Amino acid sequence: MLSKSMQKALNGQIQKEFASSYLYLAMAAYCETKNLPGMATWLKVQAQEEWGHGMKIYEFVNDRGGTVTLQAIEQPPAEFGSPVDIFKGVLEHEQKITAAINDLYAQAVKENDYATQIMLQWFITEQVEEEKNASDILELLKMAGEHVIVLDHRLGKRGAA
Ligand code: OFO
Repeated sequence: MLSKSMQKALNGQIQKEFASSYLYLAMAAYCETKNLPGMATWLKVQAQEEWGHGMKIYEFVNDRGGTVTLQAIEQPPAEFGSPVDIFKGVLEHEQKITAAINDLYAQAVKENDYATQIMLQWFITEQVEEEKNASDILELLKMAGEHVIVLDHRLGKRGAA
């Protein structure tokens, strides 16, 4: 059984994961308008992954006898600047999500909630990958300069998770 405080914190994280999905979809829509179809594809796959992350916590809350309460998702921006700006935004966003996951884990440790700790370990590992992917693409974009189109083509090869 989940404590009320852990349930509240996990519901907050469900909101963050779905909000991440919405943010990346907004970035994808922006890339479509800028003739960057590869980046749009990469971001759409990312948006789907975030939806999956939200659902993972949703299922966990239910499995533990808790109640999922969905929260509002803010309207994301419509403009994201250059490709470098977009992926800077992705990296900064993922760093915020990592901090939120770490806070959740600290709370689960404090509450001696072992099941939530084990569930969150998957997210801790995932965040290492999420930050690495965003940071690798950002570094490539900084080097690509006018060859950004070649990189866009490469990002478009990302398959669905
Ligand atoms: Fe859910 O990992 Fe990104 O935000």
